[in-house]
Amino acid sequence: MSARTQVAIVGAGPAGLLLSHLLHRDGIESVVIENRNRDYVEQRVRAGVLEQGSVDLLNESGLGERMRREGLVHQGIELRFDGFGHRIDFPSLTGGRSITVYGQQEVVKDLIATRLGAGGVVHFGVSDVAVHDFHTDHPRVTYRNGSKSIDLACDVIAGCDGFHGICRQAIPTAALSVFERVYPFAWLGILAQAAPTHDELIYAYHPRGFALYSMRSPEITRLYLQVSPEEDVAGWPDERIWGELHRRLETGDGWKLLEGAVLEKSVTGMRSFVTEPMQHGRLFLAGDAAHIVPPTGAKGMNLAVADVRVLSRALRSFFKEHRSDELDAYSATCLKRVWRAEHFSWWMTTMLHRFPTDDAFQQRLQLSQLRYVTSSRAAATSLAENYVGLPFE
Ligand code: FAS
Ligand code: PHB
Repeated sequence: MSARTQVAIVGAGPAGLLLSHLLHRDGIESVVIENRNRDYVEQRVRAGVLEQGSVDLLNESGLGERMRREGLVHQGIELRFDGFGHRIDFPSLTGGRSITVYGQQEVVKDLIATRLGAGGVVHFGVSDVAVHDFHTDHPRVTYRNGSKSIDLACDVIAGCDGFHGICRQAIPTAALSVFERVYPFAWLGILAQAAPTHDELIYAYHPRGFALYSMRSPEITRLYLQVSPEEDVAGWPDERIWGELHRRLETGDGWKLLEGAVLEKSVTGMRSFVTEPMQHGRLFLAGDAAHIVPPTGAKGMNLAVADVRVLSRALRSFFKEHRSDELDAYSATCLKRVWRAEHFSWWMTTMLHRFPTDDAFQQRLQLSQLRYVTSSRAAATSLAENYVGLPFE
């Protein structure tokens, strides 16, 4: 069965769904093709922090109503080391910018509801997705939707299918440069039915390894532990996880972590990864399809938002003004922000995690850096402006 649209979007994560929404606002047609079912996509627990720019974009594009109601606006984070906490204040260091804690799955639910409510076309549970002829002006996407084989003709393909998707893989390897760093640890993350006992996120540097204290609502905490990269979550019964979290997070001033039922448990590997360029002919990569950051800087989902902000504007110029200059510059425009976020995420990761090859010298360097960042306004400003997100260009 043949079909046609202007933009074929592979992947219904934050990148693909937001792109479809922004294009719709400009009167540009798209079809979103997703190989998982809707429930899976909406229940997948991932990121938690929205940068100021992401919050502003969601509000400006009519997606912010539930986020404003249920999201938690945070004016700072705490770095914890030597048994004590040190707060980094965002507004005073960044001219009033802050972050909002609002789970990625909530953003995805809002995007799906908005797209479908506006008559958007999102095909869930498709299979055998493949991209074709994107080196010509007549690219195509083929896929199976139930019993039907679809051949979708389009003008542009947006590869928003994440790190393990097929779009980046379809680009000839000779046309791409890949930059990668794989870290010698992973994060074990849990979602717990336990009221937060701290108002803001806590990043803890500890001799036993890094720990992160986050939350999703006044009833749900989100917690992470640095573990070895081969760690099997089956080897971490709840008691073991809570015991390690208590040891790494608790301080000399008596602050206590509240335990609760563990609702979700998973291990996520840590890597830095960038593909250059992020485009090939009429195929444009956005979000995790093009780059990955270790989640220590809370940048993954925010970079996906930034990419599709650039791509949607370039596509508006292409379809409405018949200009391709912004599309031609898409990759170069995105990569400036991508590499800034890659560096910040690498910097936070190397400052806060214990590397198996670390010696006492390295550990003293880390502690010195932590003491500097929490005592120097200049150093704290650098962390704060990167964490809340640099203004979009
Ligand atoms: P996504 O991976 O979200 O979406 C891609 C979509 O494409 C998926 O729905 C997938 O099912 C679909 N797809 C894949 N192959 C396909 C195919 N062949 N055909 C059709 N569809 C296909 N970031 C943070 O900032 N903080 C965190 O704590 C954090 N935790 C994470 C935990 C995990 C386990 C993972 C994998 C990532 C985490 N991230 C985190 C990063 C994450 O939030 C990403 O940055 C974000 O999901 C990027 O969004 P997308 O680019 O839309 O990619
Ligand atoms: C989260 O709440 O899931 C979260 C917060 C900050 C991070 C990573 C994950 O750096």
